[in-house]
Amino acid sequence: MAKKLKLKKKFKIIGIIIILLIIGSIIGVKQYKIYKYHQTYEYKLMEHGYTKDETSLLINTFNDTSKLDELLNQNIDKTLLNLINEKYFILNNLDRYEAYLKKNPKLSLDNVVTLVNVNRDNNYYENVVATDTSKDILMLVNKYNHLNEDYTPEDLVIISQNYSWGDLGSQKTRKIVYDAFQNMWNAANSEASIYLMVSSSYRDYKSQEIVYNNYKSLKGEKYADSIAARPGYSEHQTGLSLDIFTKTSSNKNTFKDSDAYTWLINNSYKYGFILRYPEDKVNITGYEAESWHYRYVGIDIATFIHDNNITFDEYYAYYINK
Ligand code: DAL
Ligand code: ZN
Repeated sequence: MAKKLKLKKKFKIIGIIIILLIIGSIIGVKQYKIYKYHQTYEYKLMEHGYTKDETSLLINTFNDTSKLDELLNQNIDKTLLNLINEKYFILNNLDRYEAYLKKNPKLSLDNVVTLVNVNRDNNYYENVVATDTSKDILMLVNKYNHLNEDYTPEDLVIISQNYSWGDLGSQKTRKIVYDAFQNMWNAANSEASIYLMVSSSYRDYKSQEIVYNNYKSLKGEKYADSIAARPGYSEHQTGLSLDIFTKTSSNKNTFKDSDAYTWLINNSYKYGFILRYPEDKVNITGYEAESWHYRYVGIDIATFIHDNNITFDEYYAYYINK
């Protein structure tokens, strides 16, 4: 009897020990989890004062934790959060945004992002690179991205004299552009009785040199740079750009007031063309407005650029090059 009781007591003690062990390990695991959580950037950033949303934004933005460590060693950086939230924010450009903002503290953050994305933190023709011609109809040629002297598109076709001025064979463009232009010509003609005419199309390096040097010798470098590209830097060398007027409106000073211009800015994107140098984007494109210069990028991208009111330079930085 006494033996049985002893055994019962023993089991009881063992039972209690097991229960205590279970409780102990539950508490231990919990404590360990808390300890582990305290090591995370989520915890540390929130402890530092960032909100839950801001913390998620920072963690999702920076794979490189050294930036998160840096943030933990300084005051809350609202400017950084606002920069990251900018629509066209590019992580690789972050240091440049911050440097440009420091130099231009009055600029809005969306301007800082836009301008740095299109390289305006460098002077024109500084830090230039050879453009990536493998991008084909989406290659970017501007004051920072150039073509080699010998770059010539392979599929140039002659533009009919029905649609262009000059001797036969003097106006050429890429086949894909010519097809799109003819579609646009037909639409302009049938919808609005507009007779489009091309005044300039593909220009090789040497022709561009002549164009640019003419302006330069007539009115100086600053003026030449505001309206013409230096050789190697003209979109005309891509064979993707057309200067478009009409039989009745062929004056660069007045074309913007013509019905044809209104029709083109409202419709050219439907055929794959964008107005490349708009009036309100001079600081981005680096050229005075050219109501006659249209660049082929294909219908989808032309539509996007038109609908979002951005330049090709901005589009390229964010959607192609990023
Ligand atoms: N006029 C344009 C910018 C060019 O020369 O290519
Ligand atoms: Zn042009």
